[in-house]
Amino acid sequence: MGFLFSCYVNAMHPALLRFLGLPAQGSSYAHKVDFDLLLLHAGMAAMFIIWAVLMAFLLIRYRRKEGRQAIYESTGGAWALAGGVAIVLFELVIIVTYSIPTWSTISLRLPDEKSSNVIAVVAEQFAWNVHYPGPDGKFGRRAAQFVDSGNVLGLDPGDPDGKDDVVTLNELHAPLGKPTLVYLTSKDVIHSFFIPAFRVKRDAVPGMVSPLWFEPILEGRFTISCAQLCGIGHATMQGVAITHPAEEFESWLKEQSALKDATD
Ligand SMILES: [Cu+2]
Repeated sequence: MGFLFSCYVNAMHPALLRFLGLPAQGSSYAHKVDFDLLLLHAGMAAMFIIWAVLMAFLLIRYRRKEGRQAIYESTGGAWALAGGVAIVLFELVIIVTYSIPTWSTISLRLPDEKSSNVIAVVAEQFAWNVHYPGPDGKFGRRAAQFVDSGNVLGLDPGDPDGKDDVVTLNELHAPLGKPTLVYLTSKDVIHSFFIPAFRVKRDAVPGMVSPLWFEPILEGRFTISCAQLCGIGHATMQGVAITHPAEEFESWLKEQSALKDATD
């Protein structure tokens, strides 16, 4: 019990992560998601052992014997009822103490925009476009009529807020130590934005903006993939999430913004 609790509160031991086939825990809430998997595996293992032992015991204890007669009627259900009630109680405890709080942390409570790195991710067949508001912190307007091969997101060239915006292809940059708030949408079909190391997965639906967030805690490069079959190139729809220390991220963003100014 204490061991399970420590996995809920802290990062999981690397050996246990490997055993469960999970990548590194790259976001602040990754360990909470993993705890769910651990709980399920532990519960299934416990049930397997209990059933296997009970089965073996019954097979041996009540094996065929000369003069022994089987009883075909039910012998009363007190134990069966107690078992059922225990399972329902156990599940209620998990839902109330773990599932609802974890779900609300990850999905219901979004971080404040002012203290977050706010970006937009626009999925399309078969790529991830990432839109950063640039140093001014304001997104330029996007509209379908401006979309062309050189302006995949349809940034309005007349909007001053968009002048310093940065757009990257299949590359998502995020700072460490602060949440990244993503406004996710799609240009064509339903995709699913999935960064396994951050334990984040959300459908990208055309015509809809779905917010999600994560706070990276490891520096490095992490795979972004599409988790919703979206067409012939679905399997190649991969990107990379690159996490930087905060100052490095800021200077990267300024550099990209300046580079864009130079080419405009
Ligand atoms: Cu896709």
